[in-house]
Amino acid sequence: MSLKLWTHCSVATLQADAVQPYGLVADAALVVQGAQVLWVGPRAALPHDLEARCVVRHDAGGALITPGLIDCHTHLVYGGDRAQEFELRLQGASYEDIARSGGGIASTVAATRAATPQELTAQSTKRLQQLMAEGVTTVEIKSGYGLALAHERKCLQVARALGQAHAVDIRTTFLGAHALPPEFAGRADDYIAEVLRMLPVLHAEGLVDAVDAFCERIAFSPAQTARVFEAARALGLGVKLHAEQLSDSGGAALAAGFGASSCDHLEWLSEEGASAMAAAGSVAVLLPGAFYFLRETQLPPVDLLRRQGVPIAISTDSNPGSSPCTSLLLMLNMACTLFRLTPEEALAGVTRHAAQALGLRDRGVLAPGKRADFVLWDVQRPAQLAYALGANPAIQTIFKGEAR
Ligand code: DI6
Ligand code: FE
Repeated sequence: MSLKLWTHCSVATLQADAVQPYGLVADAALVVQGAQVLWVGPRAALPHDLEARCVVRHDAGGALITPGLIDCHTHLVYGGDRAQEFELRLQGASYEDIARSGGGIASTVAATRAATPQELTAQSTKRLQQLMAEGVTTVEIKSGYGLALAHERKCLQVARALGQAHAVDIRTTFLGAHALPPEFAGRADDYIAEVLRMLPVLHAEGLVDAVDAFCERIAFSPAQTARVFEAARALGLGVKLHAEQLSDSGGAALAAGFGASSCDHLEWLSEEGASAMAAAGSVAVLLPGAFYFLRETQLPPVDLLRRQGVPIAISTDSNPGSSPCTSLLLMLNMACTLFRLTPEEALAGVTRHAAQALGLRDRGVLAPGKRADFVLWDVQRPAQLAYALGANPAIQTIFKGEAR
């Protein structure tokens, strides 16, 4: 198989054990074989016989190269928008008020149910392409706006098809326990029983990579969440949780008990929740877009996460209600500005730790044997990726060894 070589670049490998911040290699060389990295290191250390085998040679023009970005928490497939709810909130209504009065997620459920697969694909493609334009190579997409078998299936099929149609890897998550659909009003336990009927069917159709739930006073209780997780476990599926976003329901500790790959949001995370996550190896996925857009004031406990050694990931939470966002680079900036992450923590949060949040060991860092998903950036140093607001310095993205 022919080898490809990139030189005239610096490479932020993001390797966990690296001595340099960001795993940065100045004046680097990167060798790719097929869809994998074969070698990365200082140009001067590139073995001559390996260099001689490189048939295709790229001058990166001084670019910084990072791993492809990973958006590990999105609700990208949905119908309609919630601009009207945004206006209501600007007049004083709260996100929870709107949810309780039948708006919020329920209005997106109605629009999503009414949309054809073609309409959903058209809307979601625009959002996916905006993410991809900033060097995103892996995107997690949750269901949860269908809330009935046919509609959850429709959304997951659209998500899978987006991955077929684009040079990007899509991981699907079943979030049937996102909200109570109107036909189950006042019957949350019955709806959970329905979720338990949907899950094996969708799983058998190859549509589910993982299972999520929204554990919150406006959504589902810890006991109801546990029923969903038991069902996931019975099918051998990994779990993750929307936990401690608006209140502390003990969701993170519950999810950690099920070996969750991640717990997400976490503004109200307790000390016990964090230590349970640390013991289970769960990643904390922080979502600065939702914090900002809902004008939350309770900050996620970043120092607690650091102290407990819980890996931190950052994601867009792209969704119509709490984070209508399709810029992972903007989230890097907001993670630093709002949550006081360092730019290095933020970049690890959209690469190495985002991969871990999805249970993917083959990406998120640039090292031999890892996927050749990477981005060439028109910046001098990695911190510039988190520093700029609204800029997109991506020059080119390589997905599985091929330019896209
Ligand atoms: N938490 C969120 O931030 C999104 N879902 C969730 O469980 C918001 C979903 C929405 O408002 O449409
Ligand atoms: Fe979310």
